[in-house]
Amino acid sequence: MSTDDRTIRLADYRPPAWRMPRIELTFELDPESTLVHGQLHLERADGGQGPLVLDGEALELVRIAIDDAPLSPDAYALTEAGGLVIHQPPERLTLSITTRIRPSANTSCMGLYLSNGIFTTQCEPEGFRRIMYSLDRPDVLSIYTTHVVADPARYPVLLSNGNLVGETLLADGRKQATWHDPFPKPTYLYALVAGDLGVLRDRFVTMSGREVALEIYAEHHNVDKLGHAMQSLIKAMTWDEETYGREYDLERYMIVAVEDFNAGAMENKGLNIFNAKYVLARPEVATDSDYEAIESVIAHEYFHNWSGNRVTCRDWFQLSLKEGFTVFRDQEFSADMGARACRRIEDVNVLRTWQFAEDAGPLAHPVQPPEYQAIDNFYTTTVYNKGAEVVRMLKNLLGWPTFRKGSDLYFARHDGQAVTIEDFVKAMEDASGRDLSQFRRWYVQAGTPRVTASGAYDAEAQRYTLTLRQHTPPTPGQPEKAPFVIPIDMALLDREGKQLAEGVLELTAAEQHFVFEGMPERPVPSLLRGFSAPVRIDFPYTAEELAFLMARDDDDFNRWEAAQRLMTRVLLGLIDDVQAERELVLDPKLSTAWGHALHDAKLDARMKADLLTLPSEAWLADQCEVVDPHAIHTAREFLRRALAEAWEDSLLAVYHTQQEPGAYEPTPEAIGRRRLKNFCLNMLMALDHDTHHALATHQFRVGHNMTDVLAALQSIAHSACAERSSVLAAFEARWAHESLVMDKWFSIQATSPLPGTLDEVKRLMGHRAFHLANPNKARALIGSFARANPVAFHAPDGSGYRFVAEQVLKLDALNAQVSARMAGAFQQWRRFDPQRRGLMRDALRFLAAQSISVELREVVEKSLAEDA
Ligand code: B3K
Ligand code: ZN
Repeated sequence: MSTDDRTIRLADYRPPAWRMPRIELTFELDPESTLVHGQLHLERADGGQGPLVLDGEALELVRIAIDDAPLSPDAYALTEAGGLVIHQPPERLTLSITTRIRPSANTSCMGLYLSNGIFTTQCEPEGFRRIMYSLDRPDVLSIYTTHVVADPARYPVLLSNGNLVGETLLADGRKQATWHDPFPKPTYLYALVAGDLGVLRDRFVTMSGREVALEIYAEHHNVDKLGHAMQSLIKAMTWDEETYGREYDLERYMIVAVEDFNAGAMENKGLNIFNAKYVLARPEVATDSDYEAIESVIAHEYFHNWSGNRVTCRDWFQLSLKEGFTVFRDQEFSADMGARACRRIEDVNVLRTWQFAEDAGPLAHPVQPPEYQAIDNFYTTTVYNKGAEVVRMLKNLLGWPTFRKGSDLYFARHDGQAVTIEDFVKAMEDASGRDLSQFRRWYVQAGTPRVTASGAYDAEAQRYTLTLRQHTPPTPGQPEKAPFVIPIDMALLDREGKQLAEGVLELTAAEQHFVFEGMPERPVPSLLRGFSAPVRIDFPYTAEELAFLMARDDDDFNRWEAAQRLMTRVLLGLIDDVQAERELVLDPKLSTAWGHALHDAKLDARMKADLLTLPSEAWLADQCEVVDPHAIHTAREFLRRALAEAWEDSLLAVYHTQQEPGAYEPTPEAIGRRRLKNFCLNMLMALDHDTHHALATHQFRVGHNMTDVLAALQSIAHSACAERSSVLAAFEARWAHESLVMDKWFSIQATSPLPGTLDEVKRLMGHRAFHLANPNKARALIGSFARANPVAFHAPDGSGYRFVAEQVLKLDALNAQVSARMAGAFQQWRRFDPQRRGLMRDALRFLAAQSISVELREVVEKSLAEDA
């Protein structure tokens, strides 16, 4: 099959030829052989005469009948892709189908599979077709009734979407539970769970006074780790009522935590299924970052009940309709829970590290991709995170009250429908009366715009002119770009830091001039405040101006941004020095500004840690013309050590003032204190002094929460200190039985910049806690190595590339979603020096020459494509 034959295009969209208003499913669960009996109520929607084509994959057809009459073999056919065609269907029919599936042999984590003996499903985007022949597309909405039948000794808990109708014991000793979901939904939101699970219950009274039962399920030994998830759920439900006026609609809301899961979680109607990583927390086993991630993912899936489920996507090209909007909603929820500026910094860091790179590489695509081969490959940071930035810009352009009106209109107008991104923008346009024609380009043009700003001051006229230019580089298939609407939130500051002007400039043309009168002095511009648009912006700041903004900007985001710019500039110089084999010296201006921030008593602890953190190696790579990972690492390590040396006493002092004696609390203040303390520890460890090693080892031994223990472990494991192996062994012995904690242990070792890491990773693949088929384990060890260990992955002899390519191939036979995602580590190959470029291309060619999944092939071939 040629590449083109596999391509699915938005332009080819046709409404469904059939409707399926109701479906009834009965599952007779058995790990080796599960029978699924379906009653599909179908009616023709297109008025045509064509056959009825149903999707299916890896199904065994056991029985098929129309209106109870078995179908003769010549009345239907199985397709090559695994689907089913009924040649001459009546206009309206009840199709009875029995399929047989083998959950225990299913390692793809799609359809119905087993995770630690628990039956669980994942249907988004196209997993339902692995359960039952069906119209597996999001614009066919059905009301589901499910009967789950299983041996109650092994599977006492039987769950599906909606409300529980009843449970009975069958004559043969099996238990049957019946669930009914009154809300029409597409196949991708279908879910079923069966297993021996424990539960934490609570309740929520909605704004109109209805009582909702809240239930979070996990394996029994994990039930003591569900409290934080429950509190997060209650906060999210409250926030969505107060902020968006959205109320929950079923009698119960269930969440189930499972160990084997491709994504973070899934918003199935009334029955969310989660990667255990985003549910389970106790201070001893989960870090502050885990606590925050759990709160935000729980909220994200809950918010989907409206932005995704009540109003869903017409087709998968509209994925960002639900994901971009819902990510924006969860980001704002998290910011409202505390540390707003720091949460924004984190979100922007994710966007700039991963999305900007994606947008500049061979896999670049718009927020609404026009085509795909495997939709699984399009759950990307562009669709999610850039999609969220686009919604954020709409909110900022319209203002919150109007944006909220647009959101209300969107939900009211489209409740119960499967709609498009255009419907969302139209609702915003109608609610605001604003013409959003040019704004729509954000959805269809790929690439990160570069805004070049410059200022001219006329002292005599007291006039400051700011010139802004935009240019978006070409991306695959899009050589020319039209200008975007770019909202630039800005202020002009005088030398005291006082605002001389402020506002949001709208850059809509390739070049514009903005004139500010009455400027008594040459102001310093603070541009793109709060990161008001997903663009790269350049302004020819002097080092003094950056130091000034770092200390005085009243926009916290831009204070941080100034620090990043200053450090990035210095680091790029050091990288050049490394390559030219010049002596490395600490820049005195940077050191002073950095020390100043470290001593700033008015700075909140978490903000201080963010401000002082050196730009990541990934971000520095993005800033380099040609990437040399070893020079980047050497330069960054030099700066880390030099700053630590210059400010050693202060770092120690701050470290000791941030100690907290009391019990662990995941409050924003306490998280901030721990963040700053552990930042100081990490800086001090760069000095390689026995006293600091002892400090870290002490923290490791007495730490009473995972945040402190892991921070100590990481700084020890990433330095060549004598305590390294005993500390790693102690951690392993202590946590061998906690799967999620072992993931952290794997990942810390896989990201170590010390020599010998690749051999250590290879050895760890044989560890009894490591299972390649478990996506969390594969990501913790191999994924971390490929994505978060530039030194080892980019070893100049190509050993890192070969290792990852071999693992990708092995994984591909088990789970194509995980392998395709991991192969993304090679997408930037053209940006490296000639030697690495050749070795990375060899790794991609090696994969291309194998028999691989459609998902992996799309990533590999697009990465290699000539025009990219
Ligand atoms: N909607 C799911 C993603 C499912 C991924 C399928 N490959 C999680 C989320 O974004 O909420
Ligand atoms: Zn989502």
